[in-house]
Amino acid sequence: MNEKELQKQLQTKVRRKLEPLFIKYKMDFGGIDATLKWKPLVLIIGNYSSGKSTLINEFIGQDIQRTGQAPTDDSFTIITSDAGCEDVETPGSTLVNDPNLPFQHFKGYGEKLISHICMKQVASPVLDNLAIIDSPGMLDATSEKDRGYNYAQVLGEFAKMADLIVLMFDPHKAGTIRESYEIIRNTLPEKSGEHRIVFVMSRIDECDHLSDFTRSYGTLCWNMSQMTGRKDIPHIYLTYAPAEVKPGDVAEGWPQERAELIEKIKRASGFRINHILEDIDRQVNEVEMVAETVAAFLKRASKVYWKFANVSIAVALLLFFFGDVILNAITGSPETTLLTSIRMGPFTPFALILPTFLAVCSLMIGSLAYSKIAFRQLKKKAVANGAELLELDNDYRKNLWDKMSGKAKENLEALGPYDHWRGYGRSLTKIQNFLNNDLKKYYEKIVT
Ligand SMILES: Nc1nc2c(ncn2[C@@H]2O[C@H](COP(=O)(O)OP(=O)(O)O)[C@@H](O)[C@H]2O)c(=O)[nH]1
Ligand SMILES: [Mg+2]
Repeated sequence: MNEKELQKQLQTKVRRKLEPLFIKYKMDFGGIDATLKWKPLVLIIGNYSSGKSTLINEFIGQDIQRTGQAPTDDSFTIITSDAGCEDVETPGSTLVNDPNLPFQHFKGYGEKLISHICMKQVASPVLDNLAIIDSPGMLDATSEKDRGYNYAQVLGEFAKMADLIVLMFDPHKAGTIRESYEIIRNTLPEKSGEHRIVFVMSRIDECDHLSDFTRSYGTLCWNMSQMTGRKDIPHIYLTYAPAEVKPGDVAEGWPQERAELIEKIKRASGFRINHILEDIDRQVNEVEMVAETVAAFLKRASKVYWKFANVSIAVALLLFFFGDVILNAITGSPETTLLTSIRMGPFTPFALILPTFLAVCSLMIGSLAYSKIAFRQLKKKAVANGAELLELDNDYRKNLWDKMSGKAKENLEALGPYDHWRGYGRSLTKIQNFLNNDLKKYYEKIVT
């Protein structure tokens, strides 16, 4: 089975098995769905004039994107190639409404963003099974306010969808890498995000001396070790625009570095299935934790429910047979009790009225005491300290809880006193089965 077929199959399975569960636990399914749709994506980010558009134009082999020293182009441009659609430009308003494209969730970011997204379809064989996204550079904090949409969040959204994120910096601004990195790092999956990011120092031809280059490279490395908290520095690709550099100025080794970067971008589609699986894995683990919290709470609620139910049924039975006897002893009426009318006769259905009334009262009081008092208190306690419902026995689960406790609370708050009848336990099992069986099989498929 090839990757595309595998992806299709996975999409069908995920929709059928997971979407209803995501809805049940008030989780956003749009993220998974968007990942599964469409082509592999490469996102190019970095400060303005770091050479993003120049690199893209060279990669495609055509002058598609405007380039220049000033931060002129401030749109997210998705560039791809589809047979029969050459030189077509589609505005954001159309893209976010197309159910076949993965951009519908951008609608929520407002008109201002929508007018700053567009898609360009060009004739280019390298983009047949790939889309590359050119992004506006990050501005300083004050100019960011004028943008009219939350740039950091939008960038994070694109980063989540991307199979490869190319983070570009030129030697003049090597110090600004941190902001962009933090934005994407905060939105990518914790375990798997790192290998999706590629660091690139561009415009290396502009370092006049070796000392210039070393200084910039040093700044970049220092910043990176600060950001990643790791001692080992990830590979930093070096690149330059051949069109901008005189052949005599190209130093030894540069073309090879550049070729490696281009190759890495071309191979992004190879990470796709893996990326999808990791994303699903992460999100299903998240929904599982919410489901576990809900199930643990409902198990407790169900125990309390049965205590109340047993007591009120017992009391109801007692009152049914002996309630009128007690009343008779205290007040003198009713004159004939149910028991005497059964034993001595004549038995009339009227004799059942009072006992039934007393029994029903008992059941109602029991049910009210459970739903209005006991259940509410139990829920209040669970909402205040949901962690207590789970075993958070390792760091992974502790971190996951930190992330999901809000969602878990939201779900607990929405539960009613009789929800333990509503199959939440079965939903949890379904989620666990998906993680333990279906997902494992897919991981095995891509390894072999
Ligand atoms: N000398 C030199 N100039 C470059 C290089 N890459 C891009 N430029 C120039 O830098 C400017 C900004 O490039 P651009 O691709 O528009 O940057 P973007 O804002 O990141 O898209 C343009 O004038 C390019 O011609 C390079 O490697 N070397
Ligand atoms: Mg540009």
